[in-house]
Amino acid sequence: MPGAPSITPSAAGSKSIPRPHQRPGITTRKTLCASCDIACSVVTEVQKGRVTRVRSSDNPLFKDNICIKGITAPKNFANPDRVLYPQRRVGERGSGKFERVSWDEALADIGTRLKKIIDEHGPEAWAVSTSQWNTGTDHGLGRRIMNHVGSPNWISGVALCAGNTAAVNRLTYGWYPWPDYDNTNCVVLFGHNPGKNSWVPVYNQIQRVKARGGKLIVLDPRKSECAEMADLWLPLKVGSDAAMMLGWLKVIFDEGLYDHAFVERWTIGFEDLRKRVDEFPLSRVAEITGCSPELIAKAARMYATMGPSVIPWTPITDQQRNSTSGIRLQSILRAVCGYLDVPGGEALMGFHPKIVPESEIEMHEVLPEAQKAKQLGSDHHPVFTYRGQAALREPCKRVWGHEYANQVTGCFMANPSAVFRAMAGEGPYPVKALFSIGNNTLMGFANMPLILKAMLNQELIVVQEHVMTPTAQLADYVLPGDSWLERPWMFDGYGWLSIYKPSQKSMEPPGECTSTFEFWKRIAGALGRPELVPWPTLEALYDWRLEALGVDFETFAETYEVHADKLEFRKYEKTGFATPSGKVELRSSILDDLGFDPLPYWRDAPPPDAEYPLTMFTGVREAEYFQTGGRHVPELRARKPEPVLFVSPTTAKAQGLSEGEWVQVETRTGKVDIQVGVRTNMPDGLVRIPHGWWKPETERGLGKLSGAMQYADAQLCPDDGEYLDVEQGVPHLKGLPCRIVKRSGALA
Ligand SMILES: Nc1nc2c(c(=O)[nH]1)N[C@H]1C(S)=C(S)[C@@H](COP(=O)(O)OP(=O)(O)OC[C@H]3O[C@@H](n4cnc5c(=O)[nH]c(N)nc54)[C@H](O)[C@@H]3O)O[C@H]1N2
Ligand SMILES: Nc1nc2c(c(=O)[nH]1)N[C@H]1C(S)=C(S)[C@@H](COP(=O)(O)OP(=O)(O)OC[C@H]3O[C@@H](n4cnc5c(=O)[nH]c(N)nc54)[C@H](O)[C@@H]3O)O[C@H]1N2
Ligand code: SF4
Ligand SMILES: [Mo]
Repeated sequence: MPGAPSITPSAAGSKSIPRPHQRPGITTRKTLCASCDIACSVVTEVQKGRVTRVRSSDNPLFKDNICIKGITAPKNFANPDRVLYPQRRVGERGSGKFERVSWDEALADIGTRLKKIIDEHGPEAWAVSTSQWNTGTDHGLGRRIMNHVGSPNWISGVALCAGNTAAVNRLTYGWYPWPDYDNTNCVVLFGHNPGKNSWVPVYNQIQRVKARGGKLIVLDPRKSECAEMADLWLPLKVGSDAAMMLGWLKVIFDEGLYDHAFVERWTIGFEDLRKRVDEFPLSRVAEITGCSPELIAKAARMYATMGPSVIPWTPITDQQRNSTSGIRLQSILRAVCGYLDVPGGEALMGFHPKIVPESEIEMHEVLPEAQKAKQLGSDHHPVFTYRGQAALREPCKRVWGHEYANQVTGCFMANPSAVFRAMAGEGPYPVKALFSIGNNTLMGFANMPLILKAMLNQELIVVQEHVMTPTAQLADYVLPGDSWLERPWMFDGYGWLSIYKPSQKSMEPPGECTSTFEFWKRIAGALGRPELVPWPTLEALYDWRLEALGVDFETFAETYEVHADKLEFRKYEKTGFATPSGKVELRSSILDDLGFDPLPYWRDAPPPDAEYPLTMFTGVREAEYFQTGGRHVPELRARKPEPVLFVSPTTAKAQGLSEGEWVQVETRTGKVDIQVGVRTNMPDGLVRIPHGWWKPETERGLGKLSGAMQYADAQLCPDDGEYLDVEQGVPHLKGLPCRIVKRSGALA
């Protein structure tokens, strides 16, 4: 997700900055924080070879705030819990016991075992699950090795977060666009709630829009912090975003508020879309969303007439059973209102013309078609798989110069649930080796019972981590990763923006921790394929990527804070859009060819379940932690020691709950222990469950897995058909039937 850089033409040119000022005995480094996934520009202070402080940079987008996760990073990475040496499992899988081994020993065994699995079951028996964000990206090397070896089975948290959004946006107009915050008049947040400790630069951008007199529309069942500052707040029912947008389009079409000329010249399928939208009179939309027709119409008019407007990316519509329609509707709103690729709207950036993108390093072209066809999940839920994106290859080459634009690394993924089923032995073929790179796989998707079964059925699990996560506890090998203080980085705008930001290495990694670059280089060697990673060092890889720009990485990092190609709007007038028709596809030819409804639609929630009368969602990020991480850092844990649910005072009363009481929340999939938090900004009947809880200090190994079995939200989330989006197969995390069971005061 977004680094929220400014993309106005003035700021988009190459930008030189002076080095941050120095103090005696302290050196400073220009760095990008990777303690979450937004890459804030920060300054590190280094004393005697160690980072002693992380502070904000002078960049106006970052200087006012730095979040607590960034500030505590040096403590996080110096924590005694950090894995500093390669660890090999002792005893049965899940014993939770490990012994130190050398890198050479670990790699020799991993290489032998992985080759054996590939020989016996085919390369598709090797799956990789990764967070592209924490590891400082893997530079496309994981995919490159997999593509040469022959495995299409790569999954990631980006399946639930921005990667899938990118893939779905590509169906409509070929490239996922980015908001021009500096010039926009109106920002619409579908649930998204950035704040002082959550995606600070986006929060700052929204503040700046507000300060200029721009409008803010927030759709959120809860009166969130962003809803507090909004001009319009729509308290819609959880999971009803797609229906809301169909209502907006009804108003926009009926009142003629769309950009007629653009629609006429640059879109296909308008009449079909209009007919579909006519099935959604505001009375119907009001019933589904719980918002009044007047409020719905007011918001639609504001978005369409106060523009140029932007709908920044949000994970909320990534994680719903109507996700494909929801994301498509956002892309359609942008297009029909004339906000696509215009100043103040959302820009289609394409690749930087002089820097080699990760999509190219990944070399998707070498993976044989027969292996692509084996990508798990591509039969039932193809949208973000090779199959779903295949029709975009030629148009992407025509407009953007490469066949494979792996935007946000989410455009050629296997389906996570399908991979876990194959790993668990449920077919269609065996998957026997899992590599988990900076990703708490066990807790990072839906249906944790299935993931556990899948992991226990593996012949080889390799984890690259900082700490002994519940996922790591199930591994054969846990290999120590470096941190963002300990490596250089060249942030590539997620393959989404043609904006590059360098980050200087601040200190040496402790123990035998290494970068993900080094990890993949060693794995390529262990597989007998050292030629796949020919660069001797990460810096050498960056030098190679920057060759056409005429600088080496060291100079690049000294010279620039942000480097971007000059931004040109309305490029489609010269090239057309990178879709099969060359137009904005309001009616998607790709969805049509894949056998799905080519128009956005609304799929009703399953009927109420009397045994589970409440509704839960996972989310509302914890200020202190990034996703499942950080619970081992005492300074953070002291601020947020336990997992807490939110319910309204009325719901608490009806359920007989009091603040701080421990309860169980149950769904048909599983249950968790959690403390009650009564919150006046919650609507009645809705329960918020935080993501990613475990307790690193508690008992390791199967049974407990340091509290993952007791607290992880993934225990509650199903991945059966009713609760999966149809076209992408992403799980519904926003609106699941649940119940709260009292535990008569027992302490967890
Ligand atoms: N059930 C459920 N699943 C979800 C979500 C949810 O709300 N509920 N949210 C989704 C969302 S929005 C996202 S973005 C994804 C997040 O998915 P991920 O980004 O994969 O996040 P985590 O699963 O917390 O795993 C990150 C791991 O990386 C480790 N780590 C941190 N820095 C480094 C590093 O520099 N190097 C290495 N090697 N490791 C590092 C941390 O210790 C942590 O264990 O999860 C998604 N999955
Ligand atoms: N401190 C901190 N910051 C983070 C992260 C972190 O873990 N910790 N994670 C980062 C990542 S990877 C992500 S994806 C973002 C996520 O951050 P956000 O996009 O802000 O997502 P959440 O905080 O989960 O929820 C935001 C709002 O969505 C509302 N909501 C819940 N269900 C629905 C629904 O169905 N529809 C609508 N319209 N609204 C709904 C909730 O009430 C909540 O107010 O945060 C990023 N920033
Ligand atoms: S929001 Fe915080 S954790 Fe995320 S990159 Fe910025 S400073 Fe780091
Ligand atoms: Mo996310």
